[in-house]
Amino acid sequence: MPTPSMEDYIEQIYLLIDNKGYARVSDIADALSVHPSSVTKMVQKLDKDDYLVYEKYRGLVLTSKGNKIGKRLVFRHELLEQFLNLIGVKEENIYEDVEGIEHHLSWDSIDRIGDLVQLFEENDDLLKSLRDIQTKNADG
Ligand SMILES: [Mn+2]
Repeated sequence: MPTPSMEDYIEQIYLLIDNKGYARVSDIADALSVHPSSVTKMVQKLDKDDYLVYEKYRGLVLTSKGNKIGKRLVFRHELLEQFLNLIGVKEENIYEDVEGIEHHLSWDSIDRIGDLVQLFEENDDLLKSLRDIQTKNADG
């Protein structure tokens, strides 16, 4: 199991490769707001643990294990953003809140949150009821 910090790196590397076709150390450093030397160190660890292959001049390639986990981590992040948005959390809080909680929930909790998101998606009236409660609570 990757640690929370490893998860952050795998998630960002997956996103970069998905969006741009490659992940450079400098891009990963920017995305995670860390020093490039920290990225190099972590990339070596991820290579050792078989999440990716790091070749100095070719760059990074996720292994099938790294790719599979990266995909799940991005799914988890997006689901949690969707969930917080659904329950009415302000846009400006969503990204930071997801970064704060995503590593600390079991996959059981993630899947149950997925059920709840689905319930709301399939029943517009539920979302309207929730918004009514929130309007009332905001007034009180
Ligand atoms: Mn994330």
